[in-house]
Amino acid sequence: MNKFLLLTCLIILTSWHAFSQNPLVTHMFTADPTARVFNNKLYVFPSTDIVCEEGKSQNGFCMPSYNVFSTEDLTTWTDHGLIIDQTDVPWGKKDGFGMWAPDCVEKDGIYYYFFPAPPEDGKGFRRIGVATATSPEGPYTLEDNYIQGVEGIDPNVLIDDDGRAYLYYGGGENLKAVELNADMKSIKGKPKTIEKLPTRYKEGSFVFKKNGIYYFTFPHDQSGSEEISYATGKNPMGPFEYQGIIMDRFKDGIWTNHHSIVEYKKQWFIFYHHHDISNNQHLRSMRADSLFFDNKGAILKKEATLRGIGITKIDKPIQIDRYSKAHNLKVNRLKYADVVGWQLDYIKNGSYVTYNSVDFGNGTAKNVILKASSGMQGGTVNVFVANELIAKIKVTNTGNWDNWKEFKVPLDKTVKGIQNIKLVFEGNDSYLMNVDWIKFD
Ligand code: FUB
Repeated sequence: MNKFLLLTCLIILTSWHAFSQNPLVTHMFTADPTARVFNNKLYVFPSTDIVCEEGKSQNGFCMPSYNVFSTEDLTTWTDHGLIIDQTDVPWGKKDGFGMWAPDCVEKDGIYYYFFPAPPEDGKGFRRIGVATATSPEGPYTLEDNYIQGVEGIDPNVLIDDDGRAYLYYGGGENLKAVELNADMKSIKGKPKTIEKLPTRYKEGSFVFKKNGIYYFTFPHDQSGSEEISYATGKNPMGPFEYQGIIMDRFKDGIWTNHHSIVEYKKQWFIFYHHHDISNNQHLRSMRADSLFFDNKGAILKKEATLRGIGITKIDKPIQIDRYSKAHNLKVNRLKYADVVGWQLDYIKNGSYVTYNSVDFGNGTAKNVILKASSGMQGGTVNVFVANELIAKIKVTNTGNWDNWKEFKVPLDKTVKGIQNIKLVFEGNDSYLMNVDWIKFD
């Protein structure tokens, strides 16, 4: 069986947990993540990519269903399982494979899930459906028909402070907005085109409000793949003034990006996707990074990272290939493992890697362990915590590059609290070693 198909088939009916950096989950492909805070938990509502059967793709994608995920610590992710499948949608094409980017909002204790799907009646590329539940995790009850008067992809809903709700949607030269009626399932008046946005392809509207400013954010293809851009305004229906780019376009073979922005426990985050696991732009994986604003409310441009979000505890190996910064080395998928993982490779004398926000607790760690391999002579790994050298690990030849060994040395100092770590590699002129993970015990 194809390994991607196998991975996709591993969608488990009961809850599934991941402990991760970026991407957030590795047991299935997830795209277009909409993050929302409900009941003090951070929920993510992504779409699902699967490997296409011949002739089933929709613009290259095969997207049959939706799962919902949650976290409380930004590190442990629970997959609550499937909430809607294309075959459940009364008005949808049962083999449409076009369940694109969704959203979910809460009003008066009811969770309203908005999603695009190809309609069975053939009237339009995508129609937007609504499903409701009394818990973000479902079960969801689907409306019999799609929202009348609306046609397009990527629904996003903003509920303003006065309780009025607005639906944003569409893909193409123009994005649209329309107010929803109090029932949240029908529109008030006619959809309006959002004016004054930059020209060329746009999609994935995501609107949020902060300090009285409405931020209209959107993926925008102005030169070959999508960057995440934004405009701001004083009214939920616009006009919006273009402000600039939040995240640059990817230049490594993935055309889409699709995001959402949320505040959780006093920190803002951007959720988005990349093709980390598959290296295939139609089999994407959701990611997240911290996001910051300046004191006038401008969004500071964000570089996509592998490190992602959350504080890493030392009770498990630290996947240092999900680094904060790196110099003169590469990252590749682990070759030997059944599970999805990566390794640092092509490490040379002077290469380094940093990994931020590791929680050492109250100083119980006595040793550091490095899982490494070397088909050459190996080298020395200088371990710095909070800029202090706390260990030197000598890695020797392990037989070949795929033969992994654990190298353990005592720490020279007690380390407490949340710290950033840095590994600096030293050795001769050849490639020194590959690294899988580092652990403190
Ligand atoms: O995931 C399918 C489509 O690709 C989304 O609806 C778009 O925003 C883009 O990410």
